[in-house]
Amino acid sequence: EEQSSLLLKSSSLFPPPQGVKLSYGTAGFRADASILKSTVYRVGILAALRSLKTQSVVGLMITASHNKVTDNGVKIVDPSGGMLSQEWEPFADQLANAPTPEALLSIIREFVEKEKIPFDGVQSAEILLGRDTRPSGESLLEAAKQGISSIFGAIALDLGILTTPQLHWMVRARNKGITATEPAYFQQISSSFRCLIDLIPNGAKINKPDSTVVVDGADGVGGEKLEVLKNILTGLVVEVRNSGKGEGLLNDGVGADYVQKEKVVPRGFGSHDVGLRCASLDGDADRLVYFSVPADSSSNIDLVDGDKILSLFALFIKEQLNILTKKGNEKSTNNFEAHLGVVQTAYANGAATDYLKQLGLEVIFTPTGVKHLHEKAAQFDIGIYFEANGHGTILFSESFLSWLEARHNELTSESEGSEQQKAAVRLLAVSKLINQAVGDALSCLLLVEAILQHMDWSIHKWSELYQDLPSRQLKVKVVDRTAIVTTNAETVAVSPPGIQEAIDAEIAKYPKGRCFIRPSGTEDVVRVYAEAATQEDADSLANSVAKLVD
Ligand code: 16G
Ligand code: ZN
Repeated sequence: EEQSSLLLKSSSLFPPPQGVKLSYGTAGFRADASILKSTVYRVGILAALRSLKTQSVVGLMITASHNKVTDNGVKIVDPSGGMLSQEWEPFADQLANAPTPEALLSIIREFVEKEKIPFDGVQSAEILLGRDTRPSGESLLEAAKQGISSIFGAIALDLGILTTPQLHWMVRARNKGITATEPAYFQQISSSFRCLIDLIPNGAKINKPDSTVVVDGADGVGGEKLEVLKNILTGLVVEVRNSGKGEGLLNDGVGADYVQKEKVVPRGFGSHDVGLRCASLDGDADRLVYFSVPADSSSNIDLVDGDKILSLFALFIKEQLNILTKKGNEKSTNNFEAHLGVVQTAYANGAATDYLKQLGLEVIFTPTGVKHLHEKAAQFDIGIYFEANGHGTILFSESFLSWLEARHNELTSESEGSEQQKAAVRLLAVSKLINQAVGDALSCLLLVEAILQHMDWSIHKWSELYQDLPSRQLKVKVVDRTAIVTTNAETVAVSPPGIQEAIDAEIAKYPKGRCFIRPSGTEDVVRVYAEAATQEDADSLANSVAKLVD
């Protein structure tokens, strides 16, 4: 058994850290980078097995997103470009926590048998590897390669430094037989952006003074990639700050997570930016929020979060769909009642949900974490999902896209340049611009910019779509966060007994009060979210519920 001895030998070089229990959480394994070598090595093995099982290309990404620079993490990208199938998560946990090489080997053997993975050295496996700009990434990537090459027939393709969504995009592209390179990615998003700009009503408004967007790159990979992308873009001027080239530390007082949670300007922004349209990416560029600096010279910002990005996208898509399928055009046998829906989590501001419902949209809720939102959004013809923190995208079903292609061809031959034909072109362009695999800050940025130009809206106009209810988020350190169990998309705590009744009693004290608690999936804390008619009330509600948890 050459395979077994190879695994025993290579795994003995990667002993697991003592006394730590790792779990494949909301977004893969995450920890201080110094203890992750063995985990990443083992996820290399996992990726190889996943590729063998699916007979497709999979991805392995090394990143800890918005966490501090000394942390790192690893996650797997499934052949579809989405997150690792949840059915494999327990196996990932077992692998990461196996105490000895022998234990590791027997877990692998058992799983290979159970899953009927073709493990004969004849079948081949291919894994695309990416990492963010963290200094620990390079040696962790080596560990991943070691894990992959300890499975016969598995090969690793190192794509170097990438944003998380770029890697997801490339895995998806590879499995569809499309060129999966960074230039191909940039080409696709910049040309579909340009297509939307060319179709702006009443002539292009390019190079207006306010067509500049100022972007905080979180001193990470997103800033670095945006510096490349901006040079091939036409129709938009991008100024990148915190691009990662200077002295600034990744995610340190910068980035989408910081801006959204603290609601203050990131490093490098200030009173000189009053009135500008600003945006912030997170450390691996899968989140995006916008903000502007008000004239009151404090460090506060006017935050335009994921909920408002969702609202902007929903408005635009709905408008284009209405044009395309408007009545009085029954001449076409080819009509389609497209089912458009939006997906949010309990963190969505209540005002956002009200706004979306008032637009006549179907709104559904899932627990926190991209995999949950993505799965629900995929059930619509067009499903738009966003977390308030800025992670989201628009999914188009295959059946809707084939109808759209056909309708577009029909309209182009009948009445090229008609409003309907343009709406079809726009929707097709959106489906190419927006990442179909996962939320992507770079493609979302371009779509926001295209829609603002299309509507001829300033960031203020956009921000005034609705007024956010005041909210407060707190985190509480507890001995055992698993004691809190929630249901109903995390809005109701079913355990410990009595806690929900106590929370309800607090909520009842405040007009427009809403509050929930949930255990974090990425940190050892319980999170509290509260919303109310005034900031004082939201703060007070959050504080009193935090005391109940403590
Ligand atoms: C991860 C999730 C994000 C979620 C956040 C919640 C992915 C790719 N990312 O960053 O969607 O909002 O965790 O963190 O799934 P929490 O459980 O610590 O509140
Ligand atoms: Zn991220």
